[in-house]
Amino acid sequence: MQKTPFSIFKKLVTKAKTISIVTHVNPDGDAMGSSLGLYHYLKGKGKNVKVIVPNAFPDFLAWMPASKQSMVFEKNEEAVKKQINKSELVFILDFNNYNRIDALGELIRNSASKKIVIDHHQKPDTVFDYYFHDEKASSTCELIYDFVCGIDSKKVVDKKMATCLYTGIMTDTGSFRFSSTTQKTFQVAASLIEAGAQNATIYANVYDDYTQHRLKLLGYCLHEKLVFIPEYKAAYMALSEEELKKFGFKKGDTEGIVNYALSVSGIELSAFFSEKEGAIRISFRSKNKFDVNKFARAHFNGGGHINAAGAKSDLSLKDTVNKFIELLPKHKTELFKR
Ligand SMILES: [Mn+2]
Repeated sequence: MQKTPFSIFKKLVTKAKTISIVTHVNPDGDAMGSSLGLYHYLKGKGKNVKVIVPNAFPDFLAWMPASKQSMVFEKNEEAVKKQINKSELVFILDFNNYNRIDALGELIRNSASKKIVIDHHQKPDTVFDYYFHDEKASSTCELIYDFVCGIDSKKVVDKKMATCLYTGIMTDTGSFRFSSTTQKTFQVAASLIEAGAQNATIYANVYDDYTQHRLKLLGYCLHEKLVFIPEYKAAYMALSEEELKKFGFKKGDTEGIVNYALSVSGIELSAFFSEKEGAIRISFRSKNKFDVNKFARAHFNGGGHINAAGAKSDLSLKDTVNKFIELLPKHKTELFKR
């Protein structure tokens, strides 16, 4: 994968009139933050620009500036099709593989546009035209900041942009506590606050937005569902569709629950299984050296980062959990490596 100089990116952006920004399915803080951050920049440059999400983003991100202007592919395929087909440039943000967005990916792949990936996930697919990729970056938002400063200047970062980018950095770093948080991350965050991002308000907007149901669901998970397997330094929770219904499940309600088990000393690997529309979604989190990206890739056809990954399973909830439990002995050495 070749490194593209900023001068080329600058030319591409300057030349293009219509631009689309696409992010991954189930958009999170970094997906929305990076997309909207770049959107505000391009809008400021007078571009005809749209943010496209494969499916709806969670309610706790709905306060973000211009989030409501984004197009949801699932709800409006025809309009998205038109938008993609007239775009000269398509930005692929916070993911790097068409497969992750199914039919929308096909649409982009078959369009005449130039495709630019800006992302921090491992192993980008090599089918795109240009890459601004760094798997050491804390977040795609951190990369968007570099990208915009690289093709333009720090001065163009306004309050709206700063707010969006700060949000993604905050959510992807677990509020600046994951090992992906570097000196550079803080420097970028500081610049964003300087540009007008209200850090305390952003935190409250994102994290103090629980419904009563959601907090009760969290309590239920921790009290009734959390299973520790200390002999393998692992823990898991599994929720059926019925249980989610009981707590009036809304998109985003189970976000982050997987992390709690890692707050227990000696637990290195946490898994969260949930049944949604008959399919099983899995989140893996780890501390230290255990590579959940490798684990998810090898056994569940998923992927992500070393300490955070996701996957899907076609097995039943019970069989998926059993598969997970049965895999642990094979990974004992890695789980005990610190
Ligand atoms: Mn990200």
